[in-house]
Amino acid sequence: MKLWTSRYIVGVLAGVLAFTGCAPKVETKAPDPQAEKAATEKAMQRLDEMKFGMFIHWGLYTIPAGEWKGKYVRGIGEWIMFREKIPAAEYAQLATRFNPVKFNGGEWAQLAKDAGMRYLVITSKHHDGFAMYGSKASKYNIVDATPYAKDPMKELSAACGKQGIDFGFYYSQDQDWHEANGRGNNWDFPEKRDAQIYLEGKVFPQVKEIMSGYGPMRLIWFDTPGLLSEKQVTDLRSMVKSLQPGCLINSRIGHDKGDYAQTGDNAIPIQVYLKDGKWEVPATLNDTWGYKKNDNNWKNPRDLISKLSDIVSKGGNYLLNIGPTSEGVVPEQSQEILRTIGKWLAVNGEAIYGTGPSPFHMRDITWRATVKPNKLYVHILNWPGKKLRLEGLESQVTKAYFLANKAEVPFKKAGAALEFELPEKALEPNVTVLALEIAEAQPKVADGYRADQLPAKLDLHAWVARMRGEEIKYEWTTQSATGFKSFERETNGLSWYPYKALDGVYDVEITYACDDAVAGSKFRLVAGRRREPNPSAIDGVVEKTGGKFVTRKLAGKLTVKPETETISLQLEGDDKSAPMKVQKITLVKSAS
Ligand code: FHN
Repeated sequence: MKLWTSRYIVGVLAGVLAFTGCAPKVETKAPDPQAEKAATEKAMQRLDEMKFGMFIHWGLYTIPAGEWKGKYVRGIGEWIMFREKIPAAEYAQLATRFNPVKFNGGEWAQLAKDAGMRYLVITSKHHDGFAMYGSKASKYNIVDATPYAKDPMKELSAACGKQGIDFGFYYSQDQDWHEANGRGNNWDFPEKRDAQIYLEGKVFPQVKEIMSGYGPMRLIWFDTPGLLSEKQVTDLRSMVKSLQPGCLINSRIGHDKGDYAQTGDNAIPIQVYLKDGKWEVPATLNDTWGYKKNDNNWKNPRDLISKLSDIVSKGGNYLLNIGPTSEGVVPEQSQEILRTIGKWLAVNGEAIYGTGPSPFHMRDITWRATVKPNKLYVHILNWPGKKLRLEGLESQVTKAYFLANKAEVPFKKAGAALEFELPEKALEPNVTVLALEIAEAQPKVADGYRADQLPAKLDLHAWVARMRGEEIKYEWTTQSATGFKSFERETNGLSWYPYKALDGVYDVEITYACDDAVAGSKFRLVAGRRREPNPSAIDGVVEKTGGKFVTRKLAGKLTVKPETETISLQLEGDDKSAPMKVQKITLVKSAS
């Protein structure tokens, strides 16, 4: 009998047991609403102050590490079983080879500390269904199914506790490619699944395990809620809160039952975003979450530190991922990048931790702002030369100095602006923070400059966009993105995330450069939501610019609504113009 048939029968039996009430139901008492509310509010305050966390994707997928049967597999490493439709029984054999003898929980917690990361979220079970902790609910786990035969999460959660780092688990509550009644594996289990069987047979027991055996759980990070019903999600939330009321739940539990929101992966809102409460950007250090041996597309520390400033200035947290190897080693490049960020935070953390968002809207990518009582921190992302002009601040500035060396910075009023005298060159390769002491507790900002008052002509810089694909790169020297290559299942491109900042019909300009020899590809600019039938779009052709940056008005208009998820730019058809360099698109609100 084929293994999957027997598994399916087991799935059905489990269903019958669950249905008849014989399966081990996970009984949990409803959480006390007042206790839950108070504990959640306290935890939310703490999360907002922490700003920066470590995400860890670690599992069986680190053995293939992006290659299957000698072939490189594109895309994120932890999805290799799905992409290659690997039979569950064959993939499960990887467990017999998983032996992370070099794992050291204390070193991982120390790395998070060195990086200035205040919380840590690690995959307890990802979509492949394998539990990276000692689960009693399923034998498909690191203790029972691998030669390692130990529970690394006990060691890691304890090490985080010692370092004062808040600990949390990631858990895939609907996708499970190992289970007949999990979602996603239709190559082994073509029959219709029953989510309730899966929830009662695996999810509820396992979530109870991870909520009970690893100390204070500061947050639980669910993912891809898929087709779970509102009742199923509510039951899941109630169980978590009844076990640890102060454990925060992320929005990817589904049905708006989370305590705080996630943006899309590597997706940063274009402006300050406060309309829907607290949010977090889950982001990668290269192009994958789970380790891939050939992914050396590491982002540079300057980019990541600038993104930290950008995200925090907009009201968010940054959850930055590492993908340890199957031996339990964090790649050297990841360590180096994180320690560089940590060194920057050791000097400039005052402008990040516990700060409030920018009171200004963002006009360009020269600087960002964060605030504390009587303080305005100006994060200089791109050095403007010997003068920084700050418009719209009405508060009186009593002192200006660089946070890094406390050196005072001369400044003067220039009309409605303040002009700061800067050294010719940036103090350091990463973000330089200019600290302003102001007379009021909160800065007063002139009308027209405030965070919620966007100009009628708004630049969307390439740097603020999510770089989609493995070939597209950002060039700091020209502040442009290049490498718009197209493949069968993936097209490189740029995606901006308005998050309700825009609402209207816009003329569009594009600022780009294209050598004559590679001009001519078609491109499309689309404003829409996932699977939206008729999104607003502008089509065009990449015209020659002689390799110089020019700004051209596109034919047509783009309609962007508050519910528009992304504004995306990519080539259509051939990718001859892939080497073009795009600096920005500019939205000009139409009078009509
Ligand atoms: O499918 C997962 C993916 O593997 C990874 O875990 C990311 C992290 O945010 N979440 C889902 C895709 O958004």
